[in-house]
Parts: sequence; C-alpha cells; structure tokens
Amino acid sequence: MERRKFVKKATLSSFAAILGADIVFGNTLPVDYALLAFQDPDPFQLFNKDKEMVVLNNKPWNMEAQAHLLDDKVTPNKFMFIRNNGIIPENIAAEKWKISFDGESVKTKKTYALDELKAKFKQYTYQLTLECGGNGRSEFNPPAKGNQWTIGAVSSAEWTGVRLRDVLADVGVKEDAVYIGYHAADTHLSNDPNKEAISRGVPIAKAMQEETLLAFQMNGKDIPLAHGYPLRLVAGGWPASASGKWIERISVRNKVHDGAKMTGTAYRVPCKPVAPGTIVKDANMCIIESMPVKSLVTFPKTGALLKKGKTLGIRGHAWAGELEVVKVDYSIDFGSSWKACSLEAAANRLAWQHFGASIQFPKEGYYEIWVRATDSQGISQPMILPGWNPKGYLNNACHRIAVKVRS
Ligand SMILES: Nc1nc2c(c(=O)[nH]1)N[C@H]1C(S)=C(S)[C@@H](COP(=O)(O)O)O[C@H]1N2
Ligand SMILES: [Mo]
Repeated sequence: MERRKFVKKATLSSFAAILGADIVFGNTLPVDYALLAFQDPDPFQLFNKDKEMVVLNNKPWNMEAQAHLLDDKVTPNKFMFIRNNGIIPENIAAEKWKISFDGESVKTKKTYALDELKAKFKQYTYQLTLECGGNGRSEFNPPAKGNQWTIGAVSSAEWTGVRLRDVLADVGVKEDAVYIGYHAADTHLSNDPNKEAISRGVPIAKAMQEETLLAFQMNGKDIPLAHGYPLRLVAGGWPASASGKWIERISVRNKVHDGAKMTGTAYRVPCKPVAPGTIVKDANMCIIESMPVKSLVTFPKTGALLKKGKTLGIRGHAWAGELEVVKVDYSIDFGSSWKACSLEAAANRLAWQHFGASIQFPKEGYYEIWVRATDSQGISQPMILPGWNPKGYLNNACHRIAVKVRS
C-alpha cells in the first residue's frame, strides 16, 4: 500500500484534538478529504437567505443582496444583507438576556432583563434603512481592503422595540454625556475574550432621537440570529455599523466612544477630500455620521429585454441618511438629459422612499437607465465614484441598469 494515500498520523491527531473525539477509522481517510465536521454549513439554509444572495466571506459571514432582490417595499429577512465583524454568538437564551448601562455619564449603573425592558417601556415600530458604510466599496481605486460590497449592503426592515431615550431617561444620564457605545456578545475573530469584534456608537443627540430603538423584533417576528437576536440597537440613516447586534451593554460616555472600530480608518473618512491613495493623518479623519443620498433600481433586473413599442415601468428606492429625498430623476441617454420619476413619501423618518417611472424608448437597441436622487439640501448623487478614502466608504454613485429593446 502506498503510504501517501493515507492522512498522516500527525494530521489525524490534530483533527481529533479540534473535534474533541478520536476519528475511529481515521487510518482509512483519503488524502485531502475534508471532514464534514470541518465544512461550512450552507449559509442560505443557516440564515434563511434566498439562493440569489451573494456570499462575500465565510469567516466571518458576510452576504449581500443584488439590486433586483431588494424590490420589496419592506425588506424581508431572506433578502437582507449580513455584515459580521466577528463570530455570531451561539446558544442564546432570550429569557436570560440582560442589558446593562454604565459609563462615565450614567448617574447609576443599571441592568434590565429583556422581559423587563419589553414590559416597562412603550414599544414602537419604525421602518429603518440600514446601509453598511462600505456598500459600494468594490469600485474604489486604488482598491480598499475589506468585503467587496457592490450595491447590496442595504436594507429597510420594520423594527420594533423600545426607544433608547426612554431607557436612558430611566437610567439617568449626566449633563456631560456626549456619546453612547455598545458592547455585544459576538466573539472577536481571534477568539480572544478580551477583544471586542466591534464596539461603536452614536452621539447622544442621535441616541435620543425618537426612532433610535433597542429592538427585539424585525418585521413582526423575533430578530433572526444573524441580525442581532435577541436585542439590537437600530440607528437608521447612519452607517449600519452604529446599529449594534446582540447588545449586552451600553456605555454612556463623556467623550467620543473609543471602542473597537471607532478609530483609525475604521468607519472614518478624510475630513477634507484627498487624492486617491493618500495616507491621511489620524487627526484628519472624521467619523461617518448620516449616510449620503443614494438610490437603487430594483425593477427590472439589469439586462432586461423589452419588446419594441412597449413602455417599461421601472421602480426602486431612494434614501438620504437623516434627510429626506426630494426628487429622483432618470436618464436613458447617459446623463445628457433627465426626467422626473414619481416619488412617494417615506413610511416614517429614516425609511427609504419608493420611486417609479414609465419609460418609452425611441427605437430598438441597447440602453442604460441611470437614476439619480437629490436630498432636501439639494445634494444629488454623483454619476461616478465620489471622494476616495482609505477604506472605501460612502460610494453613493448613481445606480445603472442595462436594457435591450428588440422587435
Ligand atoms: N455586535 C455586532 N454588531 C454589528 C456588527 C458586528 O459585527 N457585531 N456589524 C455592524 C455592521 S458593520 C453592519 S453594516 C451592520 C449589519 O447589520 P445586519 O447584518 O443586520 O445587516 O451591523 C452592525 N452591527
Ligand atoms: Mo458595515
């Protein structure tokens, strides 16, 4: 027998150590065979996601939507992107879940059981748009490290919970409070229990907004595990990294929160525009706050074929962080001329808005439909990639789809 057909003894014992069990017939294992125990589970099944979702990373799990999957007015779980910085917590017992409040600027430390939170404070439901700060990163040049999000790291689900401000009022916050920072139950990728995967937050003014929730439901059901079960912070309109999942503790700070991924190039951009590739000093980097105006054509799917003479109905969503979207225009001539789309009001502040248009094409051939939204301060989306920054945040360039008109 050829020795190389068998897994080496040393490898076998290291497998056994990881498994915590002997591999009884290990001597018959073919070389390079990947044990099932070491294979990734099917993420679509694991997270109840649609098969058309795109996996960007498995360690940690990161998954994005495609534009046409985001057609629903309220995003269902199966089309909601997943962004993890660490390892999803396991074996969560919601009935034992607690959240505590501490930090320099609380009057006294306080802890609430999840059930107590639900019973004690009034519950609210809002549709809230959450976009990853790095959505659109894949287009940056020089390239930015990190998940290469295209356009699918955005969602707008309905979140139910209690207002953070009501809870903070009950806790008692000192006058000198400037920021809140969350602490969560996920594990750092290194497995080091002393390191947090991410610990971000928002200024106290954002924390005190009516729509900033400590949420325990998404779309009328318990929050799915990957999205923060059993309790998450939801701060719509800001980079979604501010919306901590699986939160166990909130620190009320008398300075800007300095948790993991609050400093350096993480979720920060040069305060003033820089040439691509520039190395920017720490002091000249600013924390991303409200997200910029953006839109997405969710119907039809890019590449659509249309019969000559037919009218094409397009639709999608537009959002502008803390602001309202006041108009959405489309162009079928590469931006030479623009026409107005119809635009609906948001379900509530910080929810995306729906737009639509009926388009007629002059003759057969290839077209692109470009869509551009404008916010209430008169700022429009750029047609091409906006300001370069080291980590590739805030790409709000116009979304474009291709259409062919045929006889
Ligand atoms: N505890 C915890 N909260 C987190 C993260 C994380 O890794 N751990 N990722 C953040 C980032 S960067 C984003 S974009 C959103 C993604 O939310 P989702 O996975 O529910 O879509 O969660 C934020 N909250
Ligand atoms: Mo993110």
